[in-house]
Amino acid sequence: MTKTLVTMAMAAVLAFGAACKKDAPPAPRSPAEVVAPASGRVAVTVDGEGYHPATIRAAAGRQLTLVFTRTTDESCGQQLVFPTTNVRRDLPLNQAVEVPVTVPATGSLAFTCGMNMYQGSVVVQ
Ligand SMILES: [Cu+2]
Repeated sequence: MTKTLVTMAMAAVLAFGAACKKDAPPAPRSPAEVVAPASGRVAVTVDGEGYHPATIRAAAGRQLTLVFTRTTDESCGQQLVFPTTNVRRDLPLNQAVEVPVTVPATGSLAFTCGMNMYQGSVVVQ
């Protein structure tokens, strides 16, 4: 009898968990990787998990405008750093910040948060 009750309780918990997941679909987000469009403008969202997209592919030497928007105060995306070009920007909450970049001749151009936890890059296609 007790065992049956425990089993039923566990089943109820499992069912409830499944219902919760169903009711809360993941927020839509851009893919992890994109190819820069013809306009050269690439929107990058900064949330509690990092940059979306985190990888932007484009032809060597192209001029791009990355448009960063930080959407959460959680975690540490407030600062944006391009270590190799010494570009630093503050990212105010929910404000688009345009950062012009030149795609390198080879390899990639990295960008990170102020503490180097979030990492992204512009990669030569
Ligand atoms: Cu950080």
